[in-house]
Amino acid sequence: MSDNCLFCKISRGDIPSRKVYEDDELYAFHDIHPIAPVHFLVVPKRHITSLQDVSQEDAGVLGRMTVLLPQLALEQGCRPGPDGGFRVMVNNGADGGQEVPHLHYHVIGGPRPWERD
Ligand code: DGP
Repeated sequence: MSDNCLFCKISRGDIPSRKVYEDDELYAFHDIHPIAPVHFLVVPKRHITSLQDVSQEDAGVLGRMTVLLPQLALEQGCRPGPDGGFRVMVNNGADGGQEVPHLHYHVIGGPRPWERD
């Protein structure tokens, strides 16, 4: 946990967010600037700055996150199967376009623009 980290504050409830999921180790919430009909972020509650800072002790929680992502994506409206799906994006460091220095997985999906009404 880091006192000055935005996503630490969000995951412990000090800053409000639109929660998608929470357990002891993980927190998921809607992105404040969605780029698709489904766009939420999943973070480990323990502060990890980026994938560049992951260690062996994080393997368990990141494995659980991988199992959780598709479940949450479907709950949030992504379609299952090869004709559906979703995108997972992880920006790392300045060269990776990371703006918030707390590891987060973007889950992005929903009907593609040309298929919307
Ligand atoms: P990245 O470039 O990968 O670090 O993306 C950071 C994302 O975090 C960006 O899509 C916008 C989102 N974001 C930034 N501040 C807040 C916030 O206060 N609340 C929420 N829900 N999302 C935020």
